[in-house]
Amino acid sequence: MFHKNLKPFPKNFFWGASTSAYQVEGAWDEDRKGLSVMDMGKHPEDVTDFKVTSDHYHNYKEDVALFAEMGFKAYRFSIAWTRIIPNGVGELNPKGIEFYNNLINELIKYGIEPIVTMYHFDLPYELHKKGGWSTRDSIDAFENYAKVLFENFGDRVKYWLTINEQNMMILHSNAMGLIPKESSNPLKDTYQQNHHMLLAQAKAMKLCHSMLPNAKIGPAPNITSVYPATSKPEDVTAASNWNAIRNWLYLDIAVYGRYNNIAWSYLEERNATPEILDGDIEILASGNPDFIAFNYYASATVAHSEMGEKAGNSLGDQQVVVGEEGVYKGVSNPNLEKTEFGWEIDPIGFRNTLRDIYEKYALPLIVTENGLGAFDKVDENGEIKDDYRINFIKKHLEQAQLAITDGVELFGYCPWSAIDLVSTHQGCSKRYGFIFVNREEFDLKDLGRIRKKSFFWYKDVITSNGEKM
Ligand code: BGP
Repeated sequence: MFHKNLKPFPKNFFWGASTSAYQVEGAWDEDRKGLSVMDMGKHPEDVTDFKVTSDHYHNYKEDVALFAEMGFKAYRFSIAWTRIIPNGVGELNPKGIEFYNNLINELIKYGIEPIVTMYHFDLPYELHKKGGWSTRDSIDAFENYAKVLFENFGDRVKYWLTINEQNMMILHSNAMGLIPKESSNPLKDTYQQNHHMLLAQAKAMKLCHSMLPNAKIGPAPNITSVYPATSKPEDVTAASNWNAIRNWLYLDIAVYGRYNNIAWSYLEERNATPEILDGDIEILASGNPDFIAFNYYASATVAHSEMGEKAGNSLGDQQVVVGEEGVYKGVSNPNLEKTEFGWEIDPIGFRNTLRDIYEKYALPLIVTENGLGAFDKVDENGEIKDDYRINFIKKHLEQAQLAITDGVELFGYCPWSAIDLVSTHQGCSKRYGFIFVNREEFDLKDLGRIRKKSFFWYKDVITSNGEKM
């Protein structure tokens, strides 16, 4: 829809940016931190230098000062479960609690709202060894961890995110190490783990409301509009299939406490429905989010897939367009450009996604990731001219403003990432930050911080509340 008069970004809009603990902190084995699954060699090379990442643990003051200089109103970061409870359950680690107290206090000193992800891919390795999300014990462990977080930080943290991109962990379960090797029905195992995570999330949301009546909590999946490749009705059905399995399964449970019917029938057909115990449905219904946080990088385009047709052998679409026979077939969208890492660029898809989510769930929305990974280079003047990133974010913000004008209640935008960090899939050279970290893949150099061109641009955007882009 065309709008002649754009609504402004709301007053008190949470302009900020995001990071996650294992990607930015470093100090992976310091001050009694326990090991997480992400510390256990999921990176390109299992070398210690790599795990230093951006060494934010030792530089958080300098980093927060830079965030403040950019004018951040909010900062979305994750707490490493293993810093707080090294084994996932049991003894607490006062040094870990101290670190996050310091970080939170430093943010508050500058008037930056802390938005905390409780769990961003980094399950404690000790829990993983005991079966991870396959066992219901992990639900209790997460609830206990949530209680510790609320007790220690709830006086200052008002915005909580439960689990980062649970849908991507499930859809890329092989890559995320969720599937036990001996499994005879990996899909069923995966969705059993999914069910347990959903229960853990519901319990955490309920607990948050009872312990911290003034706080707000919500899920943080990766959501994207799914387009049919053509107007062929079969392609539209395929898009609806993938929408249900990829997106709505997660939000229907978080918001309404019920399984999406299309996703459920997909699981039934494959003998992969999770075991649901008495009381589970009540637990799912008892956890109500106050808002929906979501990550958006690119849209997805799919076509009809016949049975017997090779449509890809795994689920997931963020970087690799795949599919599943008889369900959908991922195709590349000829209308879109791609990043140098092959991710499609679709700012209009961002508006479509905002509209889809809000229309379905009518809850306030916050964007907790969106951004462009690139091989940034320091030029001969010591500057990083990342105009491509400015262009990317600008185009997405323009669409966000259109969505606001459409009536979508959007209360924050926290792109990925505040500062350069280790990418989940592609090492340190794939950079996303407004702040450059002077290191290379396997050479730590001085880890110095350099403001990129996008730093100054974003600062102006924030100061003008989005008027000056
Ligand atoms: C999201 C994750 C982030 C981040 C981002 C970019 O799925 O939540 O942790 O890594 O993707 O992905 P990548 O680092 O692989 O480019």
